[in-house]
Amino acid sequence: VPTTPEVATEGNKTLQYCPNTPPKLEGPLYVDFSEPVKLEGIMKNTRLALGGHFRPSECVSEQKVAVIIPFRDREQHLKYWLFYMHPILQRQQLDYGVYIIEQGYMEALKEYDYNCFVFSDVDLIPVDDRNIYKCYDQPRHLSVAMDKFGFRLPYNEYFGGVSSLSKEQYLKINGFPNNYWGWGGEDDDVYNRLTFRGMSISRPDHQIGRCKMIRHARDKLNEPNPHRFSRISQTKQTMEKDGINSLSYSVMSWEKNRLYTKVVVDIGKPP
Ligand code: UDH
Ligand code: NGS
Repeated sequence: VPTTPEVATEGNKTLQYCPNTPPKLEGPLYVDFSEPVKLEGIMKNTRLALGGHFRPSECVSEQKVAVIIPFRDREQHLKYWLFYMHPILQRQQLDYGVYIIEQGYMEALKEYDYNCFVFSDVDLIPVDDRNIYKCYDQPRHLSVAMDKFGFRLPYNEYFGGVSSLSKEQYLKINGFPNNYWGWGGEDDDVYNRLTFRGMSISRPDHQIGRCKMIRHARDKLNEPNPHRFSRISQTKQTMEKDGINSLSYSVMSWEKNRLYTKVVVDIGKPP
């Protein structure tokens, strides 16, 4: 929280920090996946800079948010996500960039001094823009009331879907695990890491935290990981050596367009 209400910017212009409650939020939103959406409208948004970057012009946003979406072969979901999320994030007055990527934290930091990381599944859209995609005093779980779980948490320790961690919180847990291959458990491992480092989970209430998932079939080549239960029982021992300090990958390609930055990486094969 800034101690002075005003900050000087370039030239002789003085701008205020953005308020805690952005003035243009709408509250509950209409979100629908039954018809295809067109991206032309938001492509013409001149306030979006190459790579899906935005910052409000009317105030200075204290948090610099990298929105990171793990992605493979979900073009249709990505279209909905971009269509709904860019306007929401802009109403939330965030200084943000969108990364469609596999090793998002590292790659986003190569570009900008981000201090907050929002991790979002590509198929989840909040239906209330008061659910602000930024970081909080404690690691935040944002997708707390998903339609597919009857608008409740499937279990108390659930940390999947959409979450945010400040740079400091992320570093405290040595980032995310790298030794989960296939479906399931990696979000539970992150939850364990947070609790082992003495943090608690912050969440919006169940009205503001409502969100909709785009229905889809199970992904090919992503079978449930048979080791996931044993892995999550060992987080305490593994988290020190498995995380950002053991990350190894090579960048295959970078692509920037108006709506996002896409990075394809090679993370190797399971041992
Ligand atoms: N993802 C991809 N491509 C894939 C797999 C995952 O882009 O092939 C990304 C995408 O952002 C997705 C996220 O990873 O939203 C999480 O994927 P997930 O498979 O964990 O979750 P999702 O809700 O699918 O998409 C649920 C599968 C249900 C399996 C039930 C087993 N009990
Ligand atoms: C748990 C998984 C989580 C997953 C959650 C919801 O069982 O990774 O279900 O899954 N944990 C383990 O498998 C250990 S969902 O219904 O979205 O497919 O996020």
